[in-house]
Amino acid sequence: MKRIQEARLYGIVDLGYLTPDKVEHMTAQLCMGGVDVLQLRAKKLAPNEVERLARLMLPITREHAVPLVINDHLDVAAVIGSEGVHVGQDDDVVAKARAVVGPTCFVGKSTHSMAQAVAAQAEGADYIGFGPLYATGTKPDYVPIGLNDIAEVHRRVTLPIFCIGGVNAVRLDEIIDAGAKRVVVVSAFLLAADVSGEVRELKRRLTATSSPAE
Ligand code: 3NM
Repeated sequence: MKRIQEARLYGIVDLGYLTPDKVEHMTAQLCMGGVDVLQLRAKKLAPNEVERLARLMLPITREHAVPLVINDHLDVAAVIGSEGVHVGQDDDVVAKARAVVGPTCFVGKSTHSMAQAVAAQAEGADYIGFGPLYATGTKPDYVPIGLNDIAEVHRRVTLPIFCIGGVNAVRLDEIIDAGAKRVVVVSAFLLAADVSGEVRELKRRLTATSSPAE
């Protein structure tokens, strides 16, 4: 299984962009393209449906040694034994998540400012999302934070930092130039005509830059 510390490219199967019957095919395409980690995000589905979809994804992600992360549904993550879980900005949420999912499941947290990023590290998260960099229809209610804090957050936070929100092939170079080592891509993958090809291209360009440890 790939480690979250080594991951550069994070994909999300977001049920805002595809119907449940497409989940397996999309999972396979994203994994074949080379995502290093994959999340299931289904804000509007009931827990039993999230569990059903997660169980469809797991054999595919495991075949590709890609960690599967469950968004929000701690009980689903615990019962299926996913490699990771992702939580939002609630207080003490990392500790609460760990209490449910146990020590072997990593916990990621969304952050939307420098202060939140530093706090998430103090709280014991295993990685953070940092964004949204740009306005995005995937999370429309959030104010974009831009690129200016990317370099500084990498100086102040030693956890893996996944820059998120509006990341696509056109913007990737300026995001990397701003200091990003890792990115999350949602709609630019899910809406691509050639999903695997799009993943492969972004992966190639990300890994052509320095290693995440540098
Ligand atoms: N979280 P896209 S931005 C799920 O800033 C999510 O925490 C964000 O989707 C955050 O690649 C975001 O389509 C949406 O812009 C990312």
